[in-house]
Amino acid sequence: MKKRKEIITRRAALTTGVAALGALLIPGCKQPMPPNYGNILRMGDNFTYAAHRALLSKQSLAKEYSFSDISSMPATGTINPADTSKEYFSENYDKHLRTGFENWELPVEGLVARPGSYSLNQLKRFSPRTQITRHTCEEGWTAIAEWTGVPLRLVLEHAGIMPKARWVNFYSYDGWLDSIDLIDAFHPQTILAYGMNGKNLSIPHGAPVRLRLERQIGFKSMKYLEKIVVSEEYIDPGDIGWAWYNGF
Ligand SMILES: Nc1nc2c(c(=O)[nH]1)N[C@H]1C(S)=C(S)[C@@H](COP(=O)(O)O)O[C@H]1N2
Ligand SMILES: [Mo]
Repeated sequence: MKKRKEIITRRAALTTGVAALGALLIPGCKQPMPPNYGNILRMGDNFTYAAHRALLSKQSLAKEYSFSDISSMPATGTINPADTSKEYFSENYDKHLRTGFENWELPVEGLVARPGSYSLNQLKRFSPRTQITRHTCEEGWTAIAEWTGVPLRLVLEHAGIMPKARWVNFYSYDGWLDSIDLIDAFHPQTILAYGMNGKNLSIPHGAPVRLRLERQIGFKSMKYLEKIVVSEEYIDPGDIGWAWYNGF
């Protein structure tokens, strides 16, 4: 009995989640849905379909490059949250680093049907995406690197994003808070990256997991992810000295 109730809750969340996405983008426009023949397990397919219909046609991809284009990439801002000499020192990060991120988990909370935490292995079990893209820092340099990770869309879908959801907020071990809207959250190149240039993401570049947000400027790609919170209201990070939206 309990199981069935959970499935129905998830189904409701998925269905209404689709409505929320549609409403956000095309007010008053009903998205046609493929038949699911009453099969609850296929609601996820419909969710994907609706997301594609509602979002992807409107979302161009950032240019992707080839292996020969990969350049060196400097690490900027925080380069190790376990550095005790720095203001951004994080005791929790230090603990995880010492144990090789074995017990590291990424909580996904807020307006999701199934709040919970994802271990690194769990994130790696989702279908990965690899992309070679150009990073553009607001300081005026660019670099091309290959990133591998789980599309954020898959994680949000797994957690069951709720109808009221409007923002996806990210918290990092070095004390950052930033957010994106659902259009960027469901963009196919928006990934929670755990790999860079074929290796595990290094500490200077944001280990164990960072955001890659390919159509906004570099600082939006948050390193050292600690928590994700889906919200209805905009969570104000305060004055970070940069604009919130930095698309190009
Ligand atoms: N948590 C966190 N994320 C961050 C930063 C940071 O200092 N802390 N720096 C940002 C800036 S300004 C840039 S350009 C990129 C740099 O990524 P890199 O260090 O891998 O080159 O990460 C962004 N994400
Ligand atoms: Mo940057």
